[in-house]
Amino acid sequence: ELSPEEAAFQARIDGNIKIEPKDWMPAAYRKTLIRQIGQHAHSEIVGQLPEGNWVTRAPTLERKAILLAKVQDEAGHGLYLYCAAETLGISRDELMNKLHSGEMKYSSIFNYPTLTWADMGAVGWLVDGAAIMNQVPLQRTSFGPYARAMVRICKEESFHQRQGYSIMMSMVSGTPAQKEMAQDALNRFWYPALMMFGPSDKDSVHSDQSMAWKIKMNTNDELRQRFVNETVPQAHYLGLTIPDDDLVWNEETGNYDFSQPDWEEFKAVLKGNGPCNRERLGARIKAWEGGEWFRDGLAAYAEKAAKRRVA
Ligand code: FAQ
Repeated sequence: ELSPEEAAFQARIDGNIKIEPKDWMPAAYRKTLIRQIGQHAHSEIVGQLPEGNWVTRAPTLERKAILLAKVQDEAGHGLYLYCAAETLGISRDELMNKLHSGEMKYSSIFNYPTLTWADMGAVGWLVDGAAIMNQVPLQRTSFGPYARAMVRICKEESFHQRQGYSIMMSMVSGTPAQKEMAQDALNRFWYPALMMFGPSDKDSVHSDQSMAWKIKMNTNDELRQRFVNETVPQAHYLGLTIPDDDLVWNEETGNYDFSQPDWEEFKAVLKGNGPCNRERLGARIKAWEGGEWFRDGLAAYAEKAAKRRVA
């Protein structure tokens, strides 16, 4: 049974009143938010790596400038989200340590390699597309700082999705080899993109409680279905084939029926055994350790400047 404090808290949630950092909240609500916002922040930061891989090899100056801006946006998203997590009483250093030790996760999608330029198209189109599908409803999530961070993030993600689709448009209207590259990128990213929404509802550990607290606004399967419904016509427009023989429009339900991703592969990736897990985490740890002298320098300077102000 709910305590009087918990009942009052739930009544606020039910009345769609935002919870702010200094408000009372159940310990488990705080913990769930730190987990989800922290993982989300880590995903934005680790998510820079697969695309960063192509910045120096973009085919034109224009594409390079756009990709660079996109990758920088992801860094910004990570920073807003770390700030939102910090309002819950966890420090940036603690969050980083938990990422680097493997105690905290980041999205499974960023453990797949980006092998060709067409992958920049597929990542923008599918990965940012899936991210927006998940994040638009999160603008109404119950924790104020998280909801507000989502507003700008969603605007930027929608630019990212279009830049990805624009790359795909160029690839499919190029040479047969370029169109083939676009199809290959779709083949490799389709199921990993479907995995971004998390396990199916029957296997989701946190969904029920997170939905009751309006931390999550939709179930994993609801959002995955929405993504499929929206993306299939976009693939048709490109003249590409979704790599799923069972994909079919279902007149009765008004949805596409589709094949589930390989959930064993998903579990392996979450355990650290995806194609790029070690490389991604290794790159983040190297950057964190390599930047230590700089963080120390900034902190020493701030301390000196504070002393000077007092004197
Ligand atoms: N990868 O009980 P549930 C982006 C874990 S977008 C890894 O259903 P929940 C933009 C889950 O944490 C990507 N782990 O969990 C970008 C839990 O394990 P735990 C980031 C996953 O939290 C684009 C366990 O499985 N977006 O970065 C995944 O209720 C391009 C059981 O699952 C967000 O984080 C997964 N795919 O629902 C950047 C959105 N799925 O923690 C660069 C916010 C599940 O107990 C380039 N997050 N797990 O050890 C959410 O909406 C939710 O956390 C879900 C998972 C829907 C991801």
